[in-house]
Amino acid sequence: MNRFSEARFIKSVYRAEELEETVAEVAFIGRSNVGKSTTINKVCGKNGLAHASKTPGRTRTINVFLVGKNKWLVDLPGYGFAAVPKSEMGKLDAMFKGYLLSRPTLKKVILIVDAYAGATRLDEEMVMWLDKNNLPFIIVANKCDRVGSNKLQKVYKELSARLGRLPEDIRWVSADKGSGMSDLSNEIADLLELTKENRFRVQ
Ligand SMILES: Nc1nc2c(ncn2[C@@H]2O[C@H](COP(=O)(O)OP(=O)(O)OP(=O)(O)O)[C@@H](O)[C@H]2O)c(=O)[nH]1
Ligand SMILES: [Mg+2]
Repeated sequence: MNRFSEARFIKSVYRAEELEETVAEVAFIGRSNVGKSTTINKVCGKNGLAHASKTPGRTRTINVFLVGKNKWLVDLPGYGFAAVPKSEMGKLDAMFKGYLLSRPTLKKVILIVDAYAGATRLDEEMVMWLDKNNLPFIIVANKCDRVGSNKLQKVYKELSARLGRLPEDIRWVSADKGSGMSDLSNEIADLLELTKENRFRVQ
């Protein structure tokens, strides 16, 4: 049984200061439209839990999903969406960075990049920023379904080199088609120490 089967949305906030303490949480960041919300839905096995959209810049708040007793998944606004005015982008940046720097129970950041479009300069900067701030993170390369099988090896090599990692250190997935998602779901459930019988009540 998926250990996230009782996951539910609990709130959206604009400022990390509005969030209470937890026991453990895992947060998702990445370029706008890279598939953060879709990945959360697949990890939990629940379509429609987080709002995914064809329109980039859909997520503009810090969205919290309760997945265990005082345990959260957190969906953050994406970075690098050109159509969002600079001032607004700065605010979104401050919002997710403020969150990431203020959560002692943050077990892991899931940094999602686009396997088809490739890693961007902003993705590289995010890797450096996470390193600089000693935040533990894993890199997930999404949308692998869009990469032709003859190009996969090249993409594995180039994307991981660009982000200063080895191909085997990156999780290669398709949130849309589901490949690699059950391993990722299990990895995150382990990080949050969710039990097989993960039953809990919202207080
Ligand atoms: N082909 C393909 N499309 C995907 C995949 N994952 C997500 N998408 C599509 O990409 C678009 C954006 O997905 P979202 O999950 O809303 O992306 P997001 O990162 O939450 O976007 P923002 O909230 O705008 O930052 C949607 O149209 C998804 O259906 C994937 O693995 N493969
Ligand atoms: Mg989103």
